[in-house]
Amino acid sequence: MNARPRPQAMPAAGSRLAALNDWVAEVAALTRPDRIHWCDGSDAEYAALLAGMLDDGTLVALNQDTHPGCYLHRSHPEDVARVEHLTFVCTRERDDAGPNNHWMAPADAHAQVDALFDGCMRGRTLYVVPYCMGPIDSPLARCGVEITDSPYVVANMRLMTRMGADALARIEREGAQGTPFVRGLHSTGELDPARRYIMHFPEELSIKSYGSGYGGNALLGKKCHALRIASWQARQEGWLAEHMLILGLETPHGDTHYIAAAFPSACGKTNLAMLIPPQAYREQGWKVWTVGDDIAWLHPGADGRLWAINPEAGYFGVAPGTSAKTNPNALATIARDTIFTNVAVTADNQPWWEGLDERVPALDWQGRPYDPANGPAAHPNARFTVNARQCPSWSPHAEDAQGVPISAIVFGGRRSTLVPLVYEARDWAHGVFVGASMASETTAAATGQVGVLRRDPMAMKPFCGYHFGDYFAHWLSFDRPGARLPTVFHVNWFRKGADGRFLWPGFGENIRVLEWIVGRVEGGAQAEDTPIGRLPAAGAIDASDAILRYEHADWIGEQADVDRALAEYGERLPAHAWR
Ligand code: GTP
Ligand code: SPV
Ligand code: MN
Repeated sequence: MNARPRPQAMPAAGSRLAALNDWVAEVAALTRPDRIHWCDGSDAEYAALLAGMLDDGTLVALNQDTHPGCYLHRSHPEDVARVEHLTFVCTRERDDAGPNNHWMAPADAHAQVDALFDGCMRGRTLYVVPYCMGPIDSPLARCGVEITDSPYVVANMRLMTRMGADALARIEREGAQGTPFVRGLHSTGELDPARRYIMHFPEELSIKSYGSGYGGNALLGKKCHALRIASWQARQEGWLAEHMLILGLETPHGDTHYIAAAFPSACGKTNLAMLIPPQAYREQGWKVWTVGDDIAWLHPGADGRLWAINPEAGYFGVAPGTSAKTNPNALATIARDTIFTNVAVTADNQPWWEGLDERVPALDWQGRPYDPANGPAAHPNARFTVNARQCPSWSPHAEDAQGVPISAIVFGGRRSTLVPLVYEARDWAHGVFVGASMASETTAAATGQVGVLRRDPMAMKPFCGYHFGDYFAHWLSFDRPGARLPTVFHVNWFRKGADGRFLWPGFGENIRVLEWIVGRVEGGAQAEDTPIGRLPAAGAIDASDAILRYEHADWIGEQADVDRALAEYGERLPAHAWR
């Protein structure tokens, strides 16, 4: 299809839901678009969006012989990652956002950002994007509408969420019963980092994002809705919205255990969720099924277990480091119908990034002839966007309306020193403490310095939409009569030796740790008590003693740092005997 997108004139009523029509009209009056297009999520609409973006250079076609349906977007060089310092949680009471968030009073935030939205869509098309986070027929799923002037965002939302007519129908049905949808307003604006804000209004279930077209800043269903707004709703309603992958681990006995794992951005969620066990494990019957790679919504079920859905329908995954060796499932997933952002290209126009293979790229992520003096060829936060169903390990249970029952929760971060490969929390309360104590070295997923150790409780520092003290108390509240809670673990794939190299092979070999985790859940795998929790007993995991051991003297400074970090949450920190 090579026609430009043909946005329809706004129908007299775009929706049967007056609240939605009124909001669209109000936004249009502020932003003054030339056209309004209500997205239906159809193939024809997607094709027209792609054609329009190929026409105006927003996308370039990649080699269609090797990568059918694959396109490249080069973002503004100053718009390449989430911007945590410009991300705000705007609650009436400052303390409700907590010291873990940047805060602005709602009225001030609206005034500040509405001034930027004023007339910003002149000459552009306003897209109305109805979407559903979670299986379309799941009672655990939640809907939203994103208004955006970016066709790139619309195309990404189509891959990442259930977007279009079905979502709109659900929004109308629920709206008629008084259930609100989350309202997200987005404009790429001028992409000027000095005129950029990502504002959240959890009390109004709304989001306003201006001045970025990138990832979590702009695809409002993802971090803004499914984590920051959803975590707020989850606390009120008794569930959890978490930065977690979900995988099903099938054992040689044919049982499948579901594991949810929270690692900070660019710390291995997509890779673990798509793990292919080494041959010896495969031959025994081990297999990993992918339910989700970034976000999990966990609900206590009638049986006392936690049941999880993946609210997303696609992957927005880190490209660098992805290879046939590290993550063959991801490579197979992105062989077709994928949008690449900020990768390099080879001379024959195939997507390329550091770690993929030994070829030398022709153009870097900014489209310049590749010169190592300019830094890496692909941006370190270069990403692929692709529908989840293309993954060879995609779990058929990913669409289950009630979700999958979680046997284990795993926390982890990038710790080049100190933290052993794996340990188990003694009980739920201790597990919450282990999660609250997490720290990780920063990555390119957010702007700012890379490799700096920071506290990142539950991998939610950038994503929890309310006060961390309340959040820890909410986690603790799940331990109640009748609950059959998951066992909690902590892992670290990233410990380095004196030579600066990783001590653990990682990737597929992480199955050895998953095997022990499942062995602990089922009973049978051996463990030893230590002050930080239960470590694998000698010989229980095939790994060097150097990465399995607990070193008491080294942990004294760590505990002091954890105490200092938690003390920042002050009065609202649960008065619980964590240690
Ligand atoms: P977000 O999408 O930002 O939330 O990231 P993520 O947590 O899904 O991280 P991802 O799996 O994309 O991995 C990020 C980087 O870490 C990639 O470059 C991977 O190759 C690398 N990585 C993932 N797993 C391992 C591992 O087990 N060992 C080592 N050494 N590196 C890993
Ligand atoms: C992350 O940073 O954790 C991501 C990428 O998953 S983004 O969608 O940009 O937040
Ligand atoms: Mn993430």
